[in-house]
Formats: sequence, structure tokens, C-alpha cells
Amino acid sequence: MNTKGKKIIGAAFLAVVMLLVLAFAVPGLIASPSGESGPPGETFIGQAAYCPGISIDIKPGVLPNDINLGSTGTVTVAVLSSATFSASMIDPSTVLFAGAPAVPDSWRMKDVNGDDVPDLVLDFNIRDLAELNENSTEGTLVGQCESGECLWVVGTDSVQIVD
Ligand SMILES: [Ca+2]
Repeated sequence: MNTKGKKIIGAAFLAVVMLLVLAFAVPGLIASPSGESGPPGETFIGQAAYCPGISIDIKPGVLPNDINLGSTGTVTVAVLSSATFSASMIDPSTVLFAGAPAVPDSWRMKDVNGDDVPDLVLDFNIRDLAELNENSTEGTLVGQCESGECLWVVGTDSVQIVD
């Protein structure tokens, strides 16, 4: 390879490295969950990557959130709306709880915590909860927003694994 060719390849490599550095240096430009299970990220300039302060309620209204991983049933998880966030902005088809997609057409908007604001309620097949094992103490939900000021929601609640 001649010197010119090497220079072109070198310049291209440098450009890629600089783009990567930029992407990591400016959170929000590249909005991808840091978790390993999240869907692939997309770039939206002007939107925050994550909605802050999202609360979820595994087994709404019930504590402890005991889950038998051998069960063939489902577990219900609610994403709570607040004064500044409407869970209706979430695209339910993108939601993953502990690695499981929501049961198709299971989702509904319903107020589960009595604040008169409807929450997003979804069901998940327990056999699909790939991120949970007998040592798990919490479960995390991620989902993508269809609208609003942020791209992703992430929320965590406690779980108690039982036999
Ligand atoms: Ca509510």
C-alpha cells in the first residue's frame, strides 16, 4: 500500500475514534440503555436519554413481590405516572421487564396507586424473566417512549424469589 492509501485509512480510523469519543462524552446524543438487555439505541438530538425518577410497582399494591420462577403464570408490573410524567408516552411493545417482553395486548392504562392518574399496567410471562434467578432481589423494567421529552424509561422494584 502506498503512503497516500495509508494516510486515507489513518484519517478514516481517526474520524471513527473521534465519533466514538464524542458519543460517549455527550450522553443524550446516543441514547442507549447501559444495561445489556436493552433494545438497540437510536439517536434523537434534543431529547434526554432517560426520564428521571420513574417508579415501577411489581405486583401493584402487593408486598413482598414474591415470584416463583417455576410458575407458568404471569406477573403484573405497573409503570407509575406522576405530575411530570405520563406512562401513556411509553410504547408498550418496546417494554422489557427482567428481559421479558410484555404479553401482547395485555397492557392497559389504569390507576393502580390511587392518585387519580392512570398508570401503564403490563403482564409478563414468568418463564420469560431471563434476568431473574434464585438470588435476585430486584427487577428492572426498560421501555421506549413514543413521545415526550425523553427516549427511555427505566425503573426498578424489589422482588422476592420463592419456591
Ligand atoms: Ca396512578
